[in-house]
Amino acid sequence: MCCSTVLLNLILATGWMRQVMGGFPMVTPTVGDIWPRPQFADISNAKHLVIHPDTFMFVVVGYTCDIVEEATKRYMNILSKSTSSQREAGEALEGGSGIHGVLGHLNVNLLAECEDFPYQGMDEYYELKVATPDAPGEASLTAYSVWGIVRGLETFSQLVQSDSSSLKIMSAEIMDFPRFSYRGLMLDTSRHFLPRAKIQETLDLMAMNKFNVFHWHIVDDQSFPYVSTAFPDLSLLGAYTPRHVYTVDDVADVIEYARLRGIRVVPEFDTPGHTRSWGPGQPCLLTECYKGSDPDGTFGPIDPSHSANYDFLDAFFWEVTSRFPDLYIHLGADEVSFDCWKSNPHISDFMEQLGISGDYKKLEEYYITKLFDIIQNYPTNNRYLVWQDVFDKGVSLPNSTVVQVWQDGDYPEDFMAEIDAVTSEGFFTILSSCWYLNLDTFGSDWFDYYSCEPHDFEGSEAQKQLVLGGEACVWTEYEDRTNLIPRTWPRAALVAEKLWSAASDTVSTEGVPSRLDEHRCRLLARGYDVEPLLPSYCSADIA
Ligand code: CP6
Repeated sequence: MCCSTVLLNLILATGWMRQVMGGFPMVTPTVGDIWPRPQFADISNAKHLVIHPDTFMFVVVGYTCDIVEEATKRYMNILSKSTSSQREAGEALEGGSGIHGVLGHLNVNLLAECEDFPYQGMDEYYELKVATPDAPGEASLTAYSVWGIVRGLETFSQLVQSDSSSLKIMSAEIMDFPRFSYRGLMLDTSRHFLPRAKIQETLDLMAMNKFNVFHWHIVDDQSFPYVSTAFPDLSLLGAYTPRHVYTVDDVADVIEYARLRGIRVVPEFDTPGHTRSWGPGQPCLLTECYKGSDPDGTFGPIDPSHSANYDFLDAFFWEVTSRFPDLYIHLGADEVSFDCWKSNPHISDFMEQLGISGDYKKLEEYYITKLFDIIQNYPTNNRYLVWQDVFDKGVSLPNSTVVQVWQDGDYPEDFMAEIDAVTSEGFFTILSSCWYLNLDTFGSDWFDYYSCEPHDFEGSEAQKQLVLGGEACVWTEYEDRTNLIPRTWPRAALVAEKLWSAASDTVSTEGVPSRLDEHRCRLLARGYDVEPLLPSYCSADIA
């Protein structure tokens, strides 16, 4: 699905692939260091080459662009960070036992022109060869898309080891592509404001785990940190303070930072519920709640009875879709409470006019349908995701809608019943129910994340194809800049591997703790405060 059949056939036709698939196990345990596990890897000719970070180079031999240039710079930086302080001792390694020479460069071979922005269903396939028998002193990374180059550079960097006194790389032949095309991480920046630097750190770690969608749950009841140029009062009056905001430049920077790492940014503006913070900056938007015959001073969901509200939404979302380049936007539509609507006599009058008296689901449908129509009429960026609630309530949805399954319950029965229901009606879906990274846990019960399988239902092949992937969610009621990174990582890495690697390679959790522990040490060595998952040590502990 992620790699087109034509492309895959082309790949399978090469002699190298036939050799890999015919002669060796799909993934040998010795490439366990690579996280997430590659689809196919052969290191049966295992040997090691020394890398001198001072002279090592990425040599771009194919197409190039800013994404390639920036990525090679980032990975040069990562390689030099991997060096221990005993570089001289490394020289002595050359020619020593198990070392078969020096690797001077990696050929980076992009076979087609770069694409500007990552998108749903982009090609992330790559091949990586290091010191193969026919080119023992060489290394090459080949991809048909710039996104494959970005993924492959990460894998290359993970083949480099610094555990002895120098950098060395294992010989390897890897052919890799994702199992699922949508591998997301959601951050909520409303319950707590997260400084831009923490969002960027999150994007770094996402790229290091081959995630490809940043779902930005940017506003919610508690605060409205998004600065709108057309409606500046929304953040002036709705943010925690006028300084707890994401300016036009901040948003553009996050999008650019993500783009360079092959990560889409899908913004969520959740309506008609979860909108308390919109109220101060946009009078008459929210429903006034009544006690008896008078407003009680509190507010509920967006008031669907004011036609002016749809003009506002049109102008607001027009600005949003013009600032976020992704084809998709998340429209939320979860957890709409009917109590306030029920209390308000104007809402009752309006429902009577519509002939839907007493049927609040129909009122919600009225609102949602009008919003969907607004978005669908935009010439571009007109696709959307919604939380499962609207599907559950029977609101009619366009075929292209992606339904995000989030509700709690038992695994597998409850989650899979929902996935089955959504896909049997022909809708795309992504799974989140298993993956609330913010839930308080002690020790490592979160290894259960690894056991959640998006295809664990009795559906047709066509239904399974509608499962685009999944998304880890970080709701930030109890998270801010102090604990965001350690609580999210390395937990999210389990979701990343589940969604990237072959299904058969992610069935058993055997060996996962030790592999993840190693991956965690790698991320720590790169400078991120990722929390430990078991009693252990890393060389970066001392530094
Ligand atoms: N905020 C918003 C939330 C949640 C949702 N929407 C939520 C509710 C329950 C759980 C996790 C998240 N905090 N806007 C639901 C999608 Cl368990």
